[in-house]
Amino acid sequence: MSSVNYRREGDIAILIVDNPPVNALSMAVRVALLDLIEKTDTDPEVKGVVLIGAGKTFVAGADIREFGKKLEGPSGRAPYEAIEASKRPVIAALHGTALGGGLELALTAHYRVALPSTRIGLPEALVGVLPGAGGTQRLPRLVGVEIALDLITNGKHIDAKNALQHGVVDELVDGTDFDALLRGALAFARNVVAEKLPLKRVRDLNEKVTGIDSAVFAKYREANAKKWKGLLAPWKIVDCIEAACTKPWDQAYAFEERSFNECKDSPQRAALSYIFFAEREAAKIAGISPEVKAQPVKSVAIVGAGTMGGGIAMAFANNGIPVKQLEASPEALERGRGIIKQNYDTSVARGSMSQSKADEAMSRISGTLSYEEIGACDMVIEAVFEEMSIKKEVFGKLDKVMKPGAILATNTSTLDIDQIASATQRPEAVVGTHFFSPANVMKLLECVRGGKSSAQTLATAMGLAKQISKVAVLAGNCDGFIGNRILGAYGRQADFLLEEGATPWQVDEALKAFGLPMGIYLMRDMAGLDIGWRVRKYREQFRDKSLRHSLVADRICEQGRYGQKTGAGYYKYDGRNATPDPAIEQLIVEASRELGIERKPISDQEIVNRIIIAMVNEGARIVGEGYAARAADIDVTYVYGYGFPRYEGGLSGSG
Ligand code: 3H9
Repeated sequence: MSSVNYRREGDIAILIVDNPPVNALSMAVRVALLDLIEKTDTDPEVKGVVLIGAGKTFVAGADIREFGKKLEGPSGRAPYEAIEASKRPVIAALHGTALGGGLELALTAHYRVALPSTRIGLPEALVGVLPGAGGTQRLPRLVGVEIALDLITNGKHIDAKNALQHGVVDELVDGTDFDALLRGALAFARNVVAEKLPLKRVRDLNEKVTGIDSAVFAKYREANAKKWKGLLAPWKIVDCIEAACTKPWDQAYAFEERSFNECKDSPQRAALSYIFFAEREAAKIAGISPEVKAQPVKSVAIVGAGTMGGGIAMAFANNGIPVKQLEASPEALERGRGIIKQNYDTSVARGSMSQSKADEAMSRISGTLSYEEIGACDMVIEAVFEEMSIKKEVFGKLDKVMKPGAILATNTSTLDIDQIASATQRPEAVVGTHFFSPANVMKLLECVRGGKSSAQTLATAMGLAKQISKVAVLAGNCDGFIGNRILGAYGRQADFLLEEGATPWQVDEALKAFGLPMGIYLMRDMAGLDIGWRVRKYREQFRDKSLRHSLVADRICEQGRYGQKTGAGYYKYDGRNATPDPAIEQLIVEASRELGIERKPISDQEIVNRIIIAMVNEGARIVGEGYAARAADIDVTYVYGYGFPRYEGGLSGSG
């Protein structure tokens, strides 16, 4: 079967790209499209062509899996050029997602129609390339330079209504499915033929790319320099759009091709494409039948209205799911609601959320003091104090009130899920859902598989991630799961570096220069040092005394320095502003002396190497012990939970 099907309805030829699951423009599709365009061009009975995607979507882009491969056959651009040069009017019919090379294909057609639910965009930058088939040249000709810069460098999608307003789409077709779209596209094509409408070529529309001040590009680069640090594609996209405004078509189009190839052949592209597929792999649960489907969560209860509980509530409310927050006192509820309100106010003030969206989200969150009142929710997430006895008490109560089939989840970041589940009569319904702080912002949802968690419970917990716009990873029930266990190895190595000659600020700066959003000591100060201290005191009894052990963290806490909240930790603070503190350097030097370690200068490179290698080793242990199904899950955890640079491909790429 060909990957592009051909049929005729009267004098209109219909080309249906059929390459499931997303109709990606693979080599096979390119070959078939070229053949068929030649056929429609030379067949005297064909007067017009409709180009459409089979199933639920138009073409969602080039086939990313082909990027690293050497393939024999027509160039990536050949079908685009053939469509644009076609003697018959080509009408692209869009539904689902017309993305990347898919949208570029539509932009070479002479007209475009779409279902209202269609989303379009050029998200190539997110997988490390840029639109390589004229997207940086044609889109600005329709939407203008400023919008094109924003859409392409950020890989944003827009909806069909927006696309219509900007002239990216010529007409919306009423309906919701393939059949309605095809009917609408055929009617449109017949009209083009009957009215002898011209073959419109986007490349000939020069008005929006003429007379653009070069300062527009300079300003845009400057405004985004911090965000694009370490990245290749966004910079090159700006160069290409600038070329569209300053060079004749042929030169600018050739420049885009060279820039695309530079990105495609870079290690960064390989890393970003790897993360794209790793994220999708991570969502798959090893060892359960694909028949087990996630149940949609339509209502959720959160036990605990503290920082984590509030952030989790916002994550659900922002995605349209009603939330009941359960607390022990009206004051605690009120305090929690106040923090949520403040967070929404900040988002509105920053312009990242509209007032009406914030109000809508806030109205989805209600409070209660009664366990009975949350019993009908599809899922409950416990986010109370990190202590086993308290968690067990909560789960005992939840077991009594939650309806049969409800998911009982804990947001613990360290405790044993099986012990928590043992407080219930239904351990099969218990699972870990570890959110990362701030829970309404961080994309990772680390689900934790208890010894008795059922396949249905796991599928629903993992499926939940998509509902609340997060990325799921499944961890086994080991100490620290995936994320915090590796963070432990990272922290241990960093502490050893301090005792050997580094300072907290040197370590933090070196890690930031490497690409992490924040170094470990600033991060610890922000989270509060007392929590880790309490855990260390509890674990002292189990500690293997034959292994190296750093003194610094405890010494800092012994001085009552618990981080930002006490105005001093590894750094001293003026509000949120951290400055290096000579007293801490002194404390570290004394610890080195006490341990008999001779301090010496340590290079930034050594800091990064030792920390990354320690993390990679711990990750390998986790996979080896079966607590993660695959190495890719470790990478996804670090990219989405800890801000590890995507363009490094997670730990696998950096180690
Ligand atoms: C490009 O176009 C360059 C051009 O400019 C160059 C021209 C010369 N390739 O995400 P899902 C697979 S660069 C190969 O779970 P959803 C995916 O791995 C490309 N495979 O579904 C998964 O496989 P599996 C620009 C792809 O409904 C399955 O499809 N385009 C591709 O949540 C389902 O995916 C993009 O960057 C691909 N391009 O979301 C778009 N896309 O089932 C990237 C998907 O084995 N794609 N797969 O795990 C997406 O954003 C989402 O997949 C999409 C569907 C929104 C389309």
